Formats: sequence, C-alpha cells, structure tokens
Amino acid sequence: MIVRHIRDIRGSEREVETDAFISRRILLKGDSMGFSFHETIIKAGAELLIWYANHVESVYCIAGRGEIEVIGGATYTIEPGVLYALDGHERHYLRAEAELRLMCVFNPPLTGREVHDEQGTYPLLE
Ligand code: 9YT
Repeated sequence: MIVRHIRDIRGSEREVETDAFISRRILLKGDSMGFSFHETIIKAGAELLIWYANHVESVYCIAGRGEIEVIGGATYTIEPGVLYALDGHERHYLRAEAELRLMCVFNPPLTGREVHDEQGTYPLLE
C-alpha cells in the first residue's frame, strides 16, 4: 500500500507551480492505481483555459470560491462541496475568485510529465 503526506509532496518534483496554479501530484501513473490524484490550488484572480482531450477528470472543491464555464455551455459556481466531472472532454474556463483548493482525479492517470507540454492548460490572466 501507499501512504503519503501532502507535506512530502510540497517542494518535491511532484509539485508544479505557475503564475496561475500549484498542482501537487499525490498519485501518478507510476503508482499503478489506474488513476492519478492531485491537489490543485488555483490562485485568487486566475483564469485558466483547459481542455483535457485525452482524459476524464473529476474535481472536488474543498476550499475557496470560483466558477467553471463550459465553452459553448453553462457556467457553474465552484465552492466547497461542489464536484464537477468532465465526462465529455469539455473545454472550459476555470476561474478563482478566492483561492481554490481542489482535489482532482484523472483517468487515464497523468504521468507527471504533462507539465512541460500541458495541452489544454493555458494560463490567460492572473
Ligand atoms: C483543476 C485541474 O484541472 N487540475 C488538474 C491537475 C493538473 N493538470 C496537474 O497536476 O498538472
């Protein structure tokens, strides 16, 4: 079994940070779980245009406030207790009004190398 503490992820190669977000990859493909599991912080005021063409993702908010706008579709408030699941590879804007703390699951699992050519995650504004 695998036991990890988030403090051991912070500052390690499993943490990536941009102007818009910080993502901590708690479980990755190499952990052989069939999914990856992430804590992602979206910084206050950030807007991201995201498209996961090859993955499904579910996201559960545990802190903060923001919104998700599906391109060509609806806009939903994100607050603690809200889960959204991208079961249709929806292109979307993710906006943080107050710093968002999100727990994210991907299938197939991310490898951790996606950060360098992260198709679909485009920071637009801070
Ligand atoms: C909110 C969201 O889509 N988080 C995903 C995690 C991120 N793509 C990562 O770990 O690189």
